[in-house]
Parts: sequence; structure tokens; C-alpha cells
Amino acid sequence: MMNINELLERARNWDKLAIAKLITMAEEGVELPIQVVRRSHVIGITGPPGSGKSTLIYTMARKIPQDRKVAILTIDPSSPFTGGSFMGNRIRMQELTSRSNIYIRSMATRGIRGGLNYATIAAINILEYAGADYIFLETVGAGQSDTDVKYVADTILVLVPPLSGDEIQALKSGLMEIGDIYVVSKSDNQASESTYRDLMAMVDMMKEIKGDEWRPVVLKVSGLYGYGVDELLRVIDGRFMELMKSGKLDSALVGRRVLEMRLYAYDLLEKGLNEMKDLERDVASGKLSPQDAARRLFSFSKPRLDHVAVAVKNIDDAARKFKDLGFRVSDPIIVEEQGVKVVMVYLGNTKIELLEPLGPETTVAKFIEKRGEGIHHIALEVGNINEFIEKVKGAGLTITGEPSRGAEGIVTFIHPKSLNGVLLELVQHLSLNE
Ligand SMILES: Nc1nc2c(ncn2[C@@H]2O[C@H](COP(=O)(O)OP(=O)(O)OP(=O)(O)O)[C@@H](O)[C@H]2O)c(=O)[nH]1
Ligand SMILES: [Mg+2]
Repeated sequence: MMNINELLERARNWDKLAIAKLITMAEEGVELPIQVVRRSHVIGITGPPGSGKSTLIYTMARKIPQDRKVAILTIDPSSPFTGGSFMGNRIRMQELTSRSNIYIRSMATRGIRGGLNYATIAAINILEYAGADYIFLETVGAGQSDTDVKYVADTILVLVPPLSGDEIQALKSGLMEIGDIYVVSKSDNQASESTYRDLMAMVDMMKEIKGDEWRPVVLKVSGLYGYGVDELLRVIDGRFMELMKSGKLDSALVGRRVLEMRLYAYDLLEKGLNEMKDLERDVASGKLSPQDAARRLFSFSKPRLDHVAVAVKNIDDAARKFKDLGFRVSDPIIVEEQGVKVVMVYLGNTKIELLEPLGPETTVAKFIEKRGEGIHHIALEVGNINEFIEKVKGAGLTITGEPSRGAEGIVTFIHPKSLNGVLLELVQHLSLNE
């Protein structure tokens, strides 16, 4: 297995295998250390199902000179290689993939949201890094992906197949607002002339609403027979020059980064939802309260702050103050192993842990004697405590002892002498890992 840096090095030389591997890694959730420098023209292609998107991309890709690098990403609503007549057409596919300057990838939409996902943006970043001149992004012309595609594409091509005037009216809302270039597809068809006129009329109408800034181009093409495709490519290239000159190409990266963040958050949320299956089991068996389990969903990313612990002389008194402030507090729990009585104060996705010593010989009693009441330690929840301990030792820090039973899981501590005076507890919650 090659490491990431080797793969990146190869991808930079347009090694299609390396590019494919990197995209797969991104799909699996690996974060790639890529600094994007804008060089690709990202062209979003959208339009109703069957409007001829894939066929047009295929024809454009073939017409682009072979010294330019072309990437084609199709966002397939089902799984890769099953949906869409284009992807089913192996002969066309093979003809394109056999050209060294063309890279094609079909990506499944997955998950809770539909449309683009985090891996799509990662793939665009990889392809841009690899030096693609054109990145064609075919999306299903529906809902969420239209809104998303605005943030990743420099140019949006909207395909309108020959339709009746009424049908064009129906397209208006979503698709008709986002295009930079409108294309009447399948213009080898008789109906295309009237579609073209209706489309022009509608664009004129929209111009009045949207103002002079918006100057979309309307063209007629036939992807199947190649009619109008050279002209379309000239318009696309002209637009790219303009975007570069005006600096808009660089500023478009901001939108992409923000969408990347948002889609990554959805990815994390989805991981949380998967983890929910374990949590459901724990709720069923009574190990976790429904509320604690739900809260755990929003804290799946580890290590995370589990709690801040406060040493107190009278735990009932301390707990009442937090209760009076409106926080939910747990019943007191006795933890013999640590020599304390514990009350948890619940705060969103973290906690304050109140500690009262069980006897004068306990470490918390000695702490209070020496330093008075106050913050005793900070606790991090880790996924696997033994793995984390290895990391701690590797960093040359001291662990106070073997992991032992704590209030809510297995715990150990990093000695404050090796960590700037902070006693840092490591917790592995039992419920998720038993
Ligand atoms: N007559 C004619 N038919 C076309 C043209 N372009 C595509 N088609 C046909 O229209 C059908 C759909 O074409 P695709 O290119 O798969 O359309 P699409 O928009 O990618 O379809 P989805 O990805 O399934 O939404 C196929 O049967 C094509 O052969 C064209 O320019 N003229
Ligand atoms: Mg298609």
C-alpha cells in the first residue's frame, strides 16, 4: 500500500490510478492534505433526467484537444454504474477512459441528504490538484444538488430538452435561476426551435428581475450529433478566461470551502447516526438514559471534553446550587475505586463532575486540604483508552496507573507534573465498547 504522499505525488502527474485511489480514500472519510490552487474550470451540468447531460459531456470531452486534461464526475442518485443510460453504455465509456487525458468517475450519492456529498468536493479538490483543465460535474437536476452545485461550479450549464411552453414554465423556479449557459439539448429534434424561442423569452424576463450582472448565454446543441458543441466549448473557454481575469475563479474557492465544511458536518452526523445503533442497544438494556444516549450522538468525535471535575466538601450543597441554576444533575454515585462520591451536572454535550472525598486518606481529600475546593481535573473521552495511553507514553508523559473503574467508564490520569500542572483524566465510556 502506497502512502498518501506518494499517491499525491503520482496524482500530480495525472496518474489515473493514483487519482482513483485518492478519491476512494476520500469516500472512506480520509482527510487529504491538499492545498488547492485554482487552475480547473469546474463546470456543473444539470437538467431534467434524460435531457442529454451525459451524452453532451461525452461529446465535449472528445472534442477537447488531447493535451488538455478532462475530468468527468457524475453524481449518480443510485449506486455507481447502474443508473443512467450513459454509464450503462460500456462502449462509449471505454472509448473515453482509454484516452489518457480523460478521467471519469461515477460517485454515488449517499446518506441522509442526497445531492452532493463531502466526497464530491474532495474529489474536485483532488482533480484540481492533479491538474485537470476541465472538471465536468453532472448532477441530477433536482432539489438540493442544484443549490449545492452553485458553490462548487464556476460555470453552470443548464440543459433544457425540447419541451412545450408549459413544460418550460414548470422548469422555471429551480433550474432557471442558476444557469450561466442555457442549452437546448437534442437540437436535432423538430421541437427545439420553439423551445429555443421560449427559453430566450424566459431568460429575458429573468434578466429584468435579476439585473444586468446576469447575462446568460442561450445555445442550441445536439450532444448526439455534435451540432453546436464547438460553439459551446468556445463559450465555456471564453467564460473561463473572464473568470480568471476578474479574480472570480479564486474567490469561488471560498464557497467551495464553506460547502465542504457543511457537507463534512453531514458526514460526521451520519457517523453519529450509525453509532446510534449501539446507543439504541444501550438504551434498551438500561445502560444509558435516552437523554444521555441522544447527547452522545453529538459528541462522537473523539477525543472530546468529557467533563471538568470540581472537588467540593459538601456535594449535596454544591449540587443544589447547580440545580437552582436550572441544570439537570444526577443522583450521587459512590465510586469506591476513586474514593469519591460523584454528582454529574449536565451541560449540552459536556458535564461538570462534582467530587466529594469518601474519607480523609483519599486523593481528593488531600487535594482539598492542600489547595482548597476548586477545579480538580479535566477529563477527555477517548475512543480506546489503551491506544491513547500508548500515545501518551510515546509523547513522554507519565500515566498515574493502570486503567480502573470510574464513575462512567474506565479511567486513568496523566500526571500533572508532566502536563503543566493539569491533571488530565482519560475516560473510555463502557457502554460503547464493552
Ligand atoms: N435525438 C437526440 N437524443 C439524444 C441527444 N442526447 C442524448 N440523447 C438521448 O437521450 C437519452 C438520454 O441521454 P443521456 O445523455 O443519458 O441523458 P442524461 O441527462 O445524462 O440522463 P440522466 O443522467 O439519466 O438524467 C439517451 O437515449 C440519448 O441517446 C441528442 O442530442 N439528440
Ligand atoms: Mg446522465
